[in-house]
Amino acid sequence: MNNLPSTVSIIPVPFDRGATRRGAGQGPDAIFGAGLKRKLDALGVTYQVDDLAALPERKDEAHHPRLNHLTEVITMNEQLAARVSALAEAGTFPLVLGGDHSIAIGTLAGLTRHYRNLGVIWIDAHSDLNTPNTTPTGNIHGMSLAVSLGRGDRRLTSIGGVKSTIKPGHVVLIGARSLDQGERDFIRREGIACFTMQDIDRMGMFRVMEEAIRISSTGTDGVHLSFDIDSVDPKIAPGTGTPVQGGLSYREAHLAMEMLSESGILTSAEFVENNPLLDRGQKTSRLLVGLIGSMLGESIL
Ligand code: 5AB
Ligand code: MN
Ligand code: MN
Ligand code: MN
Repeated sequence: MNNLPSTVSIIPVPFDRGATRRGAGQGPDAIFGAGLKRKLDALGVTYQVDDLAALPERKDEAHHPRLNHLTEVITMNEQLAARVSALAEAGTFPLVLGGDHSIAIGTLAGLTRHYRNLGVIWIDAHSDLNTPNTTPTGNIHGMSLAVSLGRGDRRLTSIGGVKSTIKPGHVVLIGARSLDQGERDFIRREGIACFTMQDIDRMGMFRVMEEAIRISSTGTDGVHLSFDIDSVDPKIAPGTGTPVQGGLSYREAHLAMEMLSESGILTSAEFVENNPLLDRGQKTSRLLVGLIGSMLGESIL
């Protein structure tokens, strides 16, 4: 029961200026080091690696009070948006490896140049729906979903040029357990589907994913998976900068990937917030290789 995409275009994004803690920039190399290519070869997946031209020069820019490292985030994401839109246009399956979650701004901007009605499944301990008005930290990785919905600083929302807007009704949050008040207000105001850890406890991951697949694929022409590894419990995925206890189990995370594979709805994906400097050995990177495998059709039997 696999629905393998034709060609997977892997885009490593070694960038961590959207977060406070350094190290997610080494996330893509760590995922390769944990055997990503071997896994894809074993699954018979056709893939290519599309490196970005260059990282933005590191600037010790004066912290903008509510938008830390703004110019570097913009430079990175303009480049990523252009690449993702070209790869989607060429009919491949973009697979972005982060990097901190601010890179979703570029991924989603690129995708919405191509898809007119994109669905988004956002698996994360957080909702990343802050704006400069609500952020408690100024870190842009906590704002990326808001920016992709057209909210926040114009220098961020205009990245990627002319594009369609993602509709809040086509977005599903899964695994949330750490929300700021401004984010709760955003979710309620916009009517965004949000399956918190409490919902997962009560409904079970199977039913949550059935709902998520239905919501994100109804009235949409593509579905993007944005997977923040801090959605998984830190006992299983310690290598991440903003861990929150009470997260997804190993099997809940795999079940989600397996159901997405079987559904055949995904047209792109990104795996972010892997920080090898905080990992225990290769634990988190290996988990990510396994999750990507499940998303691409690996099954136990
Ligand atoms: B992540 C926090 N809400 O805005 C903020 O890891 C944390 O991409 C954001 O989900 C976490 O800084 C961003 C407190
Ligand atoms: Mn996130
Ligand atoms: Mn997170
Ligand atoms: Mn994080």
